[in-house]
Amino acid sequence: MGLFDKLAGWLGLKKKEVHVLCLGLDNSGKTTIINRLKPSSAQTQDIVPTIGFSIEKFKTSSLSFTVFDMSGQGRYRNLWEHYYKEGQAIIFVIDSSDRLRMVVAKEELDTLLSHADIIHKRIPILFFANKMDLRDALSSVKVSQLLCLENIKDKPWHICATDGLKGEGLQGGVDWLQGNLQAEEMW
Ligand SMILES: Nc1nc2c(ncn2[C@@H]2O[C@H](COP(=O)(O)OP(=O)(O)OP(=O)(O)O)[C@@H](O)[C@H]2O)c(=O)[nH]1
Ligand SMILES: [Mg+2]
Repeated sequence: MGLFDKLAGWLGLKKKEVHVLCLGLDNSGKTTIINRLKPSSAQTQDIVPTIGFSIEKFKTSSLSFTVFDMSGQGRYRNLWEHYYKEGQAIIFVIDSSDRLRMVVAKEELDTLLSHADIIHKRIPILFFANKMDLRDALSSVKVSQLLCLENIKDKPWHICATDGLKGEGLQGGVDWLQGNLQAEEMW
């Protein structure tokens, strides 16, 4: 980033740009959540399974996010790692009602955390325990236990219970992410 951009950022004239990777199994609600975070004029009504990935943008009070919304389908998950180098934050979405595949979500998370481009990076990870509206959804505490999140010692992380359809719980998570990225002082 050039000096002018830094100055503009400090003066609040220009929002700092952050690259975020949105990961998680297919059908967990990634695209639904990212769509909800966009301004209402840019939101779409038709959410379809993502093919490969799509690039989305949204802004908070001080940051401008570029999100790589990756497909969670098995055949596309090998694409994730190609974006790890440029990711400055991760949003990892879990379908809290998908008890059967919680173990698969954990496997994908473990593979992510042990990847050479991630393992030594102090990258913040925001977990969305999504689909809380469903009757058989596990609590965010239970999801956190099943994914063994307490074992993540070298990266800041946070988990929020969310309902992607209504947009509930998302703001708290994004506020945490913004606070964390600002504290990182990456200017
Ligand atoms: N009940 C409920 N359904 C949700 C919620 N969030 C998303 N969905 C639904 O879950 C389905 C999958 O949502 P997507 O946003 O396409 O999931 P995705 O993680 O992007 O899936 P891929 O692109 O295939 O990786 C859609 O039918 C959504 O309407 C939620 O919080 N509650
Ligand atoms: Mg999607």
